[in-house]
Amino acid sequence: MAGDAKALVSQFLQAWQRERDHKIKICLFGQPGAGKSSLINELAGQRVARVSQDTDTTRQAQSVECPDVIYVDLPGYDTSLFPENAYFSAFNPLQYDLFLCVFAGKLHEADVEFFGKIARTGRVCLFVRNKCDGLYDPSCSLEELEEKITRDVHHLVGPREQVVFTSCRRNRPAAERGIPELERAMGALLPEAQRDRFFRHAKAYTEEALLVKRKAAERSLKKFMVLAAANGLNPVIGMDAALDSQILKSLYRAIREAFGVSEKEVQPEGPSSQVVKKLAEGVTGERVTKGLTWLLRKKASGKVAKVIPVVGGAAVMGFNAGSMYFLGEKYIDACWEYALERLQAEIQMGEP
Ligand SMILES: Nc1nc2c(ncn2[C@@H]2O[C@H](COP(=O)(O)OP(=O)(O)O)[C@@H](O)[C@H]2O)c(=O)[nH]1
Ligand SMILES: [Mg+2]
Repeated sequence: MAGDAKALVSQFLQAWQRERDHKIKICLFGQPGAGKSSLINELAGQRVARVSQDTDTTRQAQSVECPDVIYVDLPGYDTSLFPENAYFSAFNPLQYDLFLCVFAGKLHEADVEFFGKIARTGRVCLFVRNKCDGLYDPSCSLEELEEKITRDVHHLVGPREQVVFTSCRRNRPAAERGIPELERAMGALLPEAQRDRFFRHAKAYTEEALLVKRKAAERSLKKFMVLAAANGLNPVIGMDAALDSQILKSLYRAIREAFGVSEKEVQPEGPSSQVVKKLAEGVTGERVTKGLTWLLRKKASGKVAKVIPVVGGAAVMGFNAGSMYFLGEKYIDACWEYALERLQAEIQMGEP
């Protein structure tokens, strides 16, 4: 039976991994120096893309892979600049879920041309006017300037395209530089099935965005449980503490990733029960709080309770699907609370 359970668990973990492997692909194009790499870093909330001081003359696409999203930064797609670049003549827009056309100053003719290539395939594109910190005209307001830019873009690519305004210059908090608006607009343009995944990935710069993350993490937990059931795990959870811990470990990891926190950051304090400690620490590397232990016990004494074998000679209460779900919810709470505190501190300190 333990062997069967082991096979089911590994089958489930493979299914979960396949689910994780299917990432959102976002392509950024625009003139070298427009700020594509800088925007990727703002969205990811960390330096994942190389920002260049000089005008970027690379011809290769730069790919940045995160747990939920792959960004592709397309420098030099301008065929008048790089006529020999075979990559772009063979470029297939269908592989991408979303395009961002990043520009600073005027929309370039090559941007319009490239957009045409994408639009013909029915792909969605968001226009991002970056470097807005440099937007200034003594004769009109910022709103009027933005309206004028939007009109110019509409004139070139059609009136239905959406334009958002950003700045990556970190002289002000991201929430005042259009980054949350960019994230919202991107999420709204993605197919529903991918939206949660994008919001799990995107760095939250506002409490509202953090709440969106929380909802996405909750739906992700449900998906995890459904996938577990679909792989025949439900009756098996609780058979073997080591296997349960393996499942719990991958669930915890997914939740942490949704909030952008590390295992070190959200590590509940010491467990009260040696047995639960063994179960939680010995195999998962995760730790369980006193409160959590108590809650878990309480939950396990209900009708869904199921006592499982023995760890180190002592009978322990095990996980059934119900307690697994419950632990997932508690961990979402813990990560969310921590992420909220961290965000409030960041806002107070005017970062990033
Ligand atoms: N002032 C200002 N500089 C920016 C902004 N975004 C990017 N930059 C700078 O512009 C340069 C090119 O940025 P990068 O992200 O590498 O552009 P890419 O070639 O489109 O990927 C770098 O020196 C960035 O620091 C912005 O919004 N405002
Ligand atoms: Mg770049």
